[in-house]
Amino acid sequence: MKNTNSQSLFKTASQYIPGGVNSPVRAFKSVGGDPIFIKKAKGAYMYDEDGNRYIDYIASWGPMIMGHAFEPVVQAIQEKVKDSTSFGAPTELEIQLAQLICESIPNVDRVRMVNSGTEATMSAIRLARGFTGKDKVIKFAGCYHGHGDSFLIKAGSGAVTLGHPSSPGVTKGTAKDTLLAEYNDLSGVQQLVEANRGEIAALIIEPIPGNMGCILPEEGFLEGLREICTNENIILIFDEVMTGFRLGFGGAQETLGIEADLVTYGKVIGAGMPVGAYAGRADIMEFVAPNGPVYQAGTLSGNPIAMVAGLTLLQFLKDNPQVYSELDGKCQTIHNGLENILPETGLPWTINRKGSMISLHFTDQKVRDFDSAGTGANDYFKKFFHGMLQRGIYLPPSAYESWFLSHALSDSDIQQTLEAARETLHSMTT
Ligand code: KE4
Repeated sequence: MKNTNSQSLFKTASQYIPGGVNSPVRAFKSVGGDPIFIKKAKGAYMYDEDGNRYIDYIASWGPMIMGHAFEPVVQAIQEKVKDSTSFGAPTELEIQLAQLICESIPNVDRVRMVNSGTEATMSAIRLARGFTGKDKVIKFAGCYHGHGDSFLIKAGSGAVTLGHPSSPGVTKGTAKDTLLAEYNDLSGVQQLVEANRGEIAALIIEPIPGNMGCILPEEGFLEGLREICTNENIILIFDEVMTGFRLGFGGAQETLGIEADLVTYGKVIGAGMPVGAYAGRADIMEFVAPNGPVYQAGTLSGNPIAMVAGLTLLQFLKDNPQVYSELDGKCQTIHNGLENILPETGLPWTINRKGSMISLHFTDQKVRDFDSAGTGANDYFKKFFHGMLQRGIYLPPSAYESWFLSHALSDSDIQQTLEAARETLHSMTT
């Protein structure tokens, strides 16, 4: 594929933007090569600056669950933007989106809108510390909760692909309050709690991680965390920035039948506009300013354009629940197709999937936590990524990400994806 325009744009971008990108994972550092500059997108397709078309499995890292430029969202934004882009004052739209979320998620009575998943998780942690009067937080190696200082300790997603899962710039003072556990290791959490009894404010987790690729919770793990947090007065925070409104309208809480104390959202709830949110029981959430002492604010929080985009998409998803089973079906077809191809290649592989979240790991180990996920971050992955890209299939450029499917993917798109996979995988063994 010709990509001279992307190469030239990347060169220029690098003169003005650190690494030429506004988010590190977009820079292709972990797969090599220069990033592709996208001009436009529609439905399941993205078009780059050289006119190449890609079937898109990034979906803007999750928000584009109904595909790009989803007509109802486009129309809602075009209509609303005529009334100004921001007021800095409360609007009815914020009530409508918050009410939709509160009425749809059983353990959510209040929602605070922010502008990113990072703001949502940072705020949820601060709230848990303020509400409990305790300082420490348990996080899990490989889980990514955005770039808040407390979380950049063995983080996943873009942090790990750059080889700095624990970022410079995070002070020792901050890091000492972040306790690290391994996903799927309940006894390890128990030991941490016993060693820090009475000091832990919160435990934050991606209930079904997507930032180590997709990882599945083993029997009893999440239920055990819920029990520990209940018994120890630890706020259980489900980071559903990725899984919220993607695994089903009720997200991982509904899929797993487990209720957290606080939940964070992002991605889908903004429909591609900058929106994050944290939410939970009234007694906890009322501790947030202006009613409570825990401060959190944002000039553009609840922005009317972002709200109308998110509200339009969420209302559509609520009114069309069949979207989720259809999305899962599309992912199952890809899963089955890959399972038919891979054994004949002689490559090491394992596939993890939950609903429409799927990841292919080039390892013969069971991928159940951060370390085992790392065994699949190898040259096989790089070759697979570039082989697929050259064949017009745009996958997440990191072995630590999950594929994001959109409902706009057609059967023919999926067959084209599997054909490209067959060619690529066989080319990797010759
Ligand atoms: P943002 O601040 O990027 O909106 O959200 C941070 C975040 C929080 N929690 C979870 C579970 C997340 O997956 C994310 C962000 N996801 C990554 C992709 N895996 C964002 C991509 C990027 O960093 O550019």
